[in-house]
Amino acid sequence: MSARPEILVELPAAQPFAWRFPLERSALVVIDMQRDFVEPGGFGESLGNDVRPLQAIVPTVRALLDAWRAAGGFVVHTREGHAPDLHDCPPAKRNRGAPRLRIGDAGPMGRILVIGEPGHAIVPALAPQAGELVIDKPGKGAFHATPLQAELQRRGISHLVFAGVTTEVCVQTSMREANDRGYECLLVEDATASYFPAFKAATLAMLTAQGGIVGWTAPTAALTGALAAAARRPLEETP
Ligand code: C5J
Repeated sequence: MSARPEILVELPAAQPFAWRFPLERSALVVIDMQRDFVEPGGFGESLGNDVRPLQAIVPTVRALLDAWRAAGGFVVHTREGHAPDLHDCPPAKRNRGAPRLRIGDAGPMGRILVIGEPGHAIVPALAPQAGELVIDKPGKGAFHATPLQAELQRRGISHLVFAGVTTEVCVQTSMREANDRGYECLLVEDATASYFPAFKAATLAMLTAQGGIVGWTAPTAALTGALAAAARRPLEETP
């Protein structure tokens, strides 16, 4: 009996050149779409940032999630946060800058970036569904001090599609960690945001420079269109 052919999703207009991914060996990784970063009163705003650019992508990330889920793709959500005793938050992280509230301090959404507090939760519109993997991470990268690598290997995942916030901090760090571990990676251009639009633009440019030194980028519409086209294509036509 022959094995079922893989569903290959084609993105001919990805940057810096066409990308394709095998849906069953791919995961959508949504980075840190938490109230603490996206909503007023959280960690992001306590650092002096305007959270509106992050709020603006929530419907786009939702559209991407909807399309990925409808295609039967595997979803990973990450949450940045620390244990209540902050043993996993080194001073090198906690003492950065001069925020109004530091990690662990009490804010309007509970203790800032502490696991289990209201601000640590993923925004309701993007809440994880049953069967999706949620990775709690103490650092910027999704692989550092987490079980993500083991979970992806266990499922035979080889390709990662990234979305979430912030583009130049946790998203970029995670994508670089993933590429170093051998994953083929794509960042969804309009499903990621930064408090600093110039940093977002620079990140997209540097990830794809030099022939895609870290990976590829493409807009959400390209992903959702390609997923729908792959679903319509009879399996025997899959190239
Ligand atoms: C930050 C993140 N910016 N999720 N975290 O501290 O990018």
